[in-house]
Amino acid sequence: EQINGRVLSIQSHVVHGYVGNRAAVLPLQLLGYDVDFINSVQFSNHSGYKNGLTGQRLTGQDVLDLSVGLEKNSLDNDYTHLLTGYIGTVSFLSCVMSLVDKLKAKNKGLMYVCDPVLGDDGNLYVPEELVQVYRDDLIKRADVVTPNQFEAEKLSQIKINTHDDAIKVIEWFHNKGVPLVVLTSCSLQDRQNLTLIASRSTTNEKYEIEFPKIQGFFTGTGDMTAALLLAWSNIHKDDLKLAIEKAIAGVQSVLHNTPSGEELHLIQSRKLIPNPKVTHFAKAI
Ligand code: PXL
Repeated sequence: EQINGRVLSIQSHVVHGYVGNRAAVLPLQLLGYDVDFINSVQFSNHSGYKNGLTGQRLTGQDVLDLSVGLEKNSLDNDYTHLLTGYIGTVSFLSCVMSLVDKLKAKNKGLMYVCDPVLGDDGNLYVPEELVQVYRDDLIKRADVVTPNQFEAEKLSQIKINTHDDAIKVIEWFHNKGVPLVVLTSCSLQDRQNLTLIASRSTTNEKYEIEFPKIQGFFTGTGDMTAALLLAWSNIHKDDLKLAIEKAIAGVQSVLHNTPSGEELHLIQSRKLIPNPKVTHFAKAI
């Protein structure tokens, strides 16, 4: 059987649990992608545990060193996608930028999917200085961005209250040169539900999809969402509406299977991820 793409994913690894690569790689594999991954950190567990975590971090230079080995053996010629998530330092971000440029020089069609992880619900979980580097240098290299509401506001410096505000923010990203922008979860005025808005500038299409906020505390949801958006938007290249419906359906089915406060029940959801049952439909806007 054919594969759907070859992805290089640079994200965190945790020994126990499902964030970063551990939340992204399995869904991508289940959806037919051959995934190479660089673990930017190897931690015992994610940062939400009360007794802390242990482990090691790569530097940006370590990542470039790995890329040299790939290059020497011609193993980096046919990536279709590069996916990055949480990055904690400016120096690491700079090395990722060099890598994007290097991989794009080898393969003009390479899609860079950038999840600009900065924080959530008003809390920044990276140093403030990273925001400007994303804004001025990284975003313009991205083919797809998947910010949450807080990240989109931080980057664009536009507060999102209404639907019109969200559209302004999307245009801000398009003006930076990003062809596909997905605001993954906006809480808009007068709406109980969350809203995902996807906009593709090359085809002049915009869709929104409302879905209920599942009460509870979950970690790794954003990482899995970015992976599913990459996977489905590439499988359904000409049907952005269906792609976002399937991505949302996948995330919702995993969260429905996951008790609040526990690690994502990805393995329990292994049959649902490739066959998501769409119950929330997108509409063109
Ligand atoms: O889900 C983002 C994430 C990535 N990497 C590590 C984390 C988290 C969230 O807690 O702890 C190490």
